[in-house]
Amino acid sequence: MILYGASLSPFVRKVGAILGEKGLDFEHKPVAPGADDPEFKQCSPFGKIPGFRDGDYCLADSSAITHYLEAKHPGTAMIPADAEARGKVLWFEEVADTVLVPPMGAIFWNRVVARLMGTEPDEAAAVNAEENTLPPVLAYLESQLADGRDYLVGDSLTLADIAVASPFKNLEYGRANIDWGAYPKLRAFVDRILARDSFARMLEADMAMIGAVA
Ligand SMILES: N[C@@H](CCC(=O)N[C@@H](CS)C(=O)NCC(=O)O)C(=O)O
Repeated sequence: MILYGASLSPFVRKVGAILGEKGLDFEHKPVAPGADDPEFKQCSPFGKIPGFRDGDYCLADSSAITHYLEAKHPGTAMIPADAEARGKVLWFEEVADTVLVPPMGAIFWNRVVARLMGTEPDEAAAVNAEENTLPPVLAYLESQLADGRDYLVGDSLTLADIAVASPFKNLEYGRANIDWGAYPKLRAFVDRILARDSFARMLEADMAMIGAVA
């Protein structure tokens, strides 16, 4: 199996961690979005990362890839069979994709990617995300952990935890100004999930890129 895409993408990191949780061997090709690599383009026709290949089978989109992996390698389940739990897992994945990643992107893009690419950062956009769009998401996630649970859904790790924790690494890289005192349960949750062995390979790959501009 081949995972295409720079690990700095929260979506690539998510798939890398899912592969890690399932104990699956894979090759990582850290291409940039839009890369002119024919094998990557075959798997990701619109150039988005991640792309994925399993022999002749090609796929893109972290959710699609995760569902494929779950069906093909059901051991160490990441998506529960129970209807209510499954619905909640997909809800949290959507929260990560649609309301957490956009403010994260404004911070990470303008504080990290702009430096990597030598483009002019928009610091006001990063500050707006920190002050306005990110806090309600953090407050919501804190409320979902308020009863002291270890995982967002049920009592074991799911895709929900991996999907929600992954973008927080980008917030850290972007030195996001977050009042963590207001979100103690979320802070502990994020630290615990990102410290799992399954994230180690992607986080090492991150360092190889971030270190270049540090
Ligand atoms: N919903 C997609 C999102 C993928 C995505 O937007 N990836 C970004 C990098 S974090 C990308 O490739 N952006 C380039 C573009 O949109 O052209 C997924 O879950 O994989």
